[in-house]
Order: sequence, then structure tokens, then C-alpha cells
Amino acid sequence: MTTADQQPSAFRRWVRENLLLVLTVLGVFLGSLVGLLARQTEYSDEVVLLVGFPGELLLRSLKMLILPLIISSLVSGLACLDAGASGKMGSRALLYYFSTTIMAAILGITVVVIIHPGDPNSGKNVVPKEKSDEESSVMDALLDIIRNMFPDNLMQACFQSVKTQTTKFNKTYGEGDEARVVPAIKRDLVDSPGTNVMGLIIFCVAFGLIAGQMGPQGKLMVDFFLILNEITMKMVCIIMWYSPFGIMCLVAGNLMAIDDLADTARSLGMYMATVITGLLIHATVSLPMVYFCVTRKNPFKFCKGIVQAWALALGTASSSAALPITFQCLEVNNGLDKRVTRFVLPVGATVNMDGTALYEAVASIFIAQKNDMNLSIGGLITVSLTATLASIGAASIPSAALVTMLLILQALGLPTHDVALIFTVDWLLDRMRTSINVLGDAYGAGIVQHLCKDELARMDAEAERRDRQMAEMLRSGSVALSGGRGSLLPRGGMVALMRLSAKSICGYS
Ligand code: 7O9
Repeated sequence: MTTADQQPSAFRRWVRENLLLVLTVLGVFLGSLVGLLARQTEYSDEVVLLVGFPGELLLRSLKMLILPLIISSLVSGLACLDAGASGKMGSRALLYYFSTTIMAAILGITVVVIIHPGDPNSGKNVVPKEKSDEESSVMDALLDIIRNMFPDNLMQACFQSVKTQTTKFNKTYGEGDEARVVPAIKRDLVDSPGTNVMGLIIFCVAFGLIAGQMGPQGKLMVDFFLILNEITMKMVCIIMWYSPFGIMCLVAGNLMAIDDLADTARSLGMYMATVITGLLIHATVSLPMVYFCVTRKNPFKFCKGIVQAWALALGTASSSAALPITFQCLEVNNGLDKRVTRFVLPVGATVNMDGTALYEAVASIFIAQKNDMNLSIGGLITVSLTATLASIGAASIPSAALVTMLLILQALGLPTHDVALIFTVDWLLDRMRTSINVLGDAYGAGIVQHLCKDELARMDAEAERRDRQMAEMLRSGSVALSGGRGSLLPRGGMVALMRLSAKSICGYS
């Protein structure tokens, strides 16, 4: 047989093996094509709604799974790690998140300083969206983040966060002629829509750690969350086969919904190009380099496994909606250890936002350039730090996108009205940066797994030793199975015994 004969079948085999991947990429392309072609015609708002509707269903069904998924994966993930391993894994993950995010912010600053997109006239003919007169202080935002870490009601934390609302008023001191009027600020705590993820994460981490530490007594609870996790992942699997079609509809619908594509592109084009250049460099150079330097494995092979999650982030502009698929991709395609993904991914989706940090750095310096203000080195350092912190805190701040941007501008003493301008193109840049956020989370999981391979191997060896010991005891009849008096186990011991091995507890192979 010649190679020419083999080629079609090899190609077909490749397609069959990577069917979902092929379909997903096709979905993105077809969606863009349909969206762009449809723009040449006239259509009503109802058509846009209907085209996007199947995509909306995809988004809703993914979001439906987030809560059971993060709760079950965090609890079961932490219950399966001993204190040492979870501490090491956590600190390494946080180190990775922090260093790549600050890298992204610095890259953003470099790109925006070199390209210099913000000449004072850019964006003149764009009609800014109405400006929100939301005032926020850095201190209030910081206190809110910490406050949200300790939710006072766990049920409420599943759908609401607290937020400080400030209102200005005039305070009068003294009376009569002596009276002085001083501006003052009144603070109210209000509940605002949006899951309090940070609060849930902290509760689940504590819950999982303690349940794991309790040994046989906590076993039932750990099993419950393990099974919940399995069931949720099976549901993700089903949604995964619907996702190519859903992504196509999302992309087409989004493209059709924009009203002035060319106009915005012309006036804010350089700014968008700057952000996109930075994001591309981070995705194709910085992150793969970090991955390669740490693990010595091929980053592009790793990348191929997570195309679906990446495409979904591009379609939905939400890394939390992409989270279920990210789990599936990393565990099934890239074969990562479940003990790592269960712990690292939910935390990563919440605090690790490289794309957002890069974007906020570019946006704030763009605004400075537009106002003809030159930032000193100190100013640039402030940008890199505030952009990093803002991206870490973003998920914990209600109505984050606006607030974090305003915080950075305030820290630099820049005018805040131009935020309205850059928000006109947020729909596109949000997608781009979200896909980088997801990419960063995924590489993070790979890197943490590599860094913790000794701990994981040690736990495996320990589990095996315990297994063998148990089997030995069973064979020699030295353990009573009934769970009666004098047995090693509580009542119902037989079932518990059979399942006691760490391997079956943690559900990995
Ligand atoms: C971007 F972990 C989860 F899955 F439970 C989770 C749930 C909700 C994680 C995060 C969130 C969440 O609410 N995140 C959030 C993120 C909330 C508000 C703003 C942002 C910032 O979002 C990014 C951006 O705008 O740059 C981006 N769209 O990664 O989703």
C-alpha cells in the first residue's frame, strides 16, 4: 500500500478520534460565517433572538451545573488529600496564579506603551454608552471582598453577594450661625445578584478538609460528594455533545446583534488590536513557555486537549460557564489527576484571570494616553499591581467589570468618564480575554500536577500499602467483619471496609 492510499483513512480516523474537537472548531467558524453573512441582509431583533436561542440554552444548562460541580469537586477533592498535600498544592497553585497574572499585566503594559493606541482624538465618533455614576472606594471594595469570604447565610451565598453602597450627603455640625456643612458618605450593605463564589469556596475547602480528616466516620459524607461529582460530570458529558451547535448559535447571534461593527472598529481599532496582540502573545508565548519550563512537556499537545473549553469561553465570555467543560477536557483528553483538577480548577476560575489583568492594564494606560497624560515608572508599577489585584478580586466584587476598572483609574488619578467609551467594545474583548483566562487555568492545573507529582505518588503508595494490609488482615481472619465489638470498624463494617482504600474513596484509577 502506498502512502496515498493510507492518507484518506488516516485522516478519517483522526477525524473520528477528534470528532468533538472538529465539530467545535467547525461551530466557531460556521457561526462567524453565518453571523457575518447575515449582517449583509436586513433582519429584525426577533431573528437575532431566535438565532441565539439554542446558544442561550447551552449557556443556561452549563450554568445550572456550576453549583453542584464546584461544591462536589472541592469537597471531594480536598477530602482525598492529606493536610500536607493540600497545603502544597494550594500554595503552588496560588504562586502560579499570581506570577502568571502579573506577567500578563506587565505584558499588557509593554504592548500598550509600544503600540501607543491612544492618541487624544481616537474614539471621537463613538457614542459612549451611558455612564454609570457609581462611586466606589478602594477600601470599600476590599472590605467587601473579605466580607464575602464569610457569608452569613450559605443558601443566600449561592445566588447573592453583599456590596457596600455609598451615598453622598451633607452633614451639618453645630447650630445656627455656627453651623458648618461638611460632605459625608453614608454606607449601606446591600445584597446584590451574583453567586458569592469566594464564600462558597472557603466553606467547601474547610468542609472537605475536615471530612477527609475524620476517616471512616466522615466516609459517608465524602462518598456523597464523590457520587454527586460523578453524576454532574456525566451531565457535563451530555451537554458537551450539544456544545458545538450551541457555540455556533452563540457566535452567530452575537455577531448579528452588534449595530456598528465597522464604525467602532475604525475608531477604537488600534485599542482593540493592542489588547488582542497582548492576549495572543500571552497565549502563544508566555503560558506555553512557563508550562514547558516547568514540566518539559509539549505545551501545544496540552493545548489541543482544551480547545473545546477555549471555544466555549470564546462563545460565552464567561469562564465559570466554561468550567464544566474545562473539567471534562483536562480529565478526559489530557488525563490529569482528578485530585488536582477538583481542587485547582474551581479556585482558578475564580481568582486566576490573566486575560482580565492584561486587558485592564491596557485599558487604563489607553485612557491615560488619550488624555495626554504620561505615566511615570511609578505609575506603571501601580497599574501592574492594581490590574493584578483587580483581576484576582473581580469574581468577588458584584458588577465587577465596571468597578475594577474605576478602581484602577482612581488609583492612578485618571478621569473616569472614558470608561464609557471602552465599554462599547467590551462585548468582543470580553470573549477574547475570557478564553485566555480559561487557558491560564488549564495550564495551571497541568503545572500544579507536575509540581505535586511526588506528593501524589506518595499518597498512591500509601493507599496501596493500606490496601494490601487490609487484604492481609482479611485473609488471616484477624479482623471481624461484622463491625461488632472489638472490630476495627464501626457497625456496617463490611461495606465500609471494602471501600476504605483511598483508591476507591478518591475515585481515580
Ligand atoms: C471571565 F468557580 C465558579 F465556577 F463557581 C465561579 C462562579 C462564578 C467562578 C467565578 C464566578 C464569577 O462570578 N466570576 C466573575 C468574573 C464575576 C464577575 C466578573 C468576572 C470577570 O470576568 C472576566 C472578565 O470580565 O474579564 C471574564 N468574563 O473570565 O469570565
